Amino acid sequence: MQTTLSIVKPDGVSRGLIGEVVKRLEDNDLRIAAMKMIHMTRTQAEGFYAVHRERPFFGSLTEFMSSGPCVVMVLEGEDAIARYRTLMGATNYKEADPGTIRADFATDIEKNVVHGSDAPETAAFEIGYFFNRFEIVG
Ligand code: 3AN
Repeated sequence: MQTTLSIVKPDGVSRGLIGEVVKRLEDNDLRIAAMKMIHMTRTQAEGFYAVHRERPFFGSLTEFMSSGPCVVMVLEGEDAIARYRTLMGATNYKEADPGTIRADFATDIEKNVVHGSDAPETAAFEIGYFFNRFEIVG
């Protein structure tokens, strides 16, 4: 069993895509072990994306991620990290496989509807960034 962090980003929330994302998770055996809505401050978004601090898109990314509410979830399942990333599709929606969340809904490389952890170490950091252990239902 593996856990991973999922975010429905501000574009996904404002466009009414929470249910669509949740449906795809449930249909694909990714159990939702925790879920809440948050609205990050700029500083909180900068902390979450600290690994990207040197990238040219850091300012724009953290501005966007703090521009409105997000839904953050802990997902659990066998090979959850890779399976959720497959469901999301490539970061650049133009390269995302047909039928993936990003191919179906993303409008921009930044406004790409969802986030998912990319490795066990980042999943541990990202889950701990938003949830304490009492909020994660076993
Ligand atoms: P992913 O979310 O697919 O794991 P990362 O972790 O490489 O992608 O990038 C984090 C976020 O930064 C992406 N979801 C996207 O919103 C944004 N991003 C990544 N690459 C670019 C880029 N070249 N231009 C603008 N935004 C980008």
